[in-house]
Amino acid sequence: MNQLHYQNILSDSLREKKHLAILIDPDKFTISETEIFLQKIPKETTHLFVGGSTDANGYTQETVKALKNHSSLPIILFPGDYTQITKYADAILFLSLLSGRNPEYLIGQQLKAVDKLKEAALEIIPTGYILIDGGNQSAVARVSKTEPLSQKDSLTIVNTALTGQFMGAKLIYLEAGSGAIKPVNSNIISQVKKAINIPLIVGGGIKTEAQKQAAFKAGADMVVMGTAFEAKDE
Ligand code: 1GP
Repeated sequence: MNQLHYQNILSDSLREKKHLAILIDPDKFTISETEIFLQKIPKETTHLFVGGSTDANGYTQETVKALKNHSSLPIILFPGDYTQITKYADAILFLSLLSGRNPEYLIGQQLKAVDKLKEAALEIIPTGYILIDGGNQSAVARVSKTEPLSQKDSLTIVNTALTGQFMGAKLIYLEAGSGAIKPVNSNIISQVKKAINIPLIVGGGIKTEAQKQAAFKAGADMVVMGTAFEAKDE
């Protein structure tokens, strides 16, 4: 299996070249406005992530196709469940929710995904996904029925990230939850970054340039921003 997209993330992380992923939640996206959306996102965007905790309307595939038609950026699936897998993307974060103790999100959804992945030529990127308390209840916590890790317990967060690495994850994703009040703090990001030797993704509640830069400075190799670029209801 070709690992082009992962190799790019890995080699850039080794030379401290930072990546910015914009997250598109198909449930909150208007496909007819794809071009306008792509004009509004930052010029330095390196990846488009597509996914949501739920895809009640089954729009993921059409969203990916529309983005593909109008952008040459890599499109990486960030699925809330196996039904969101589509062959039209370039790669998939194959997530395991390591902060939780719900077997459905540690191994159950992954098994359900396999038949779809056998058919699709997607690059599969094993990712240790760690939900951290962002100050409000996140959709991830609600849907997965798991508790986030406390930002006060950095040792458990660091050890959970290392567990992921030891189990073979190629990326670690620190997630405060979409719309978090408190993004993952810099101290946690830097402790995790020092402990692991695989690239680190950070997202959830990052809305401003200052917050993004703080996450990069602390050691994030890739920052994910979603809500900041969603169309606001007038
Ligand atoms: C959520 O990390 C992402 O999965 C992005 O969060 O929507 O708060 O930017 P925001």
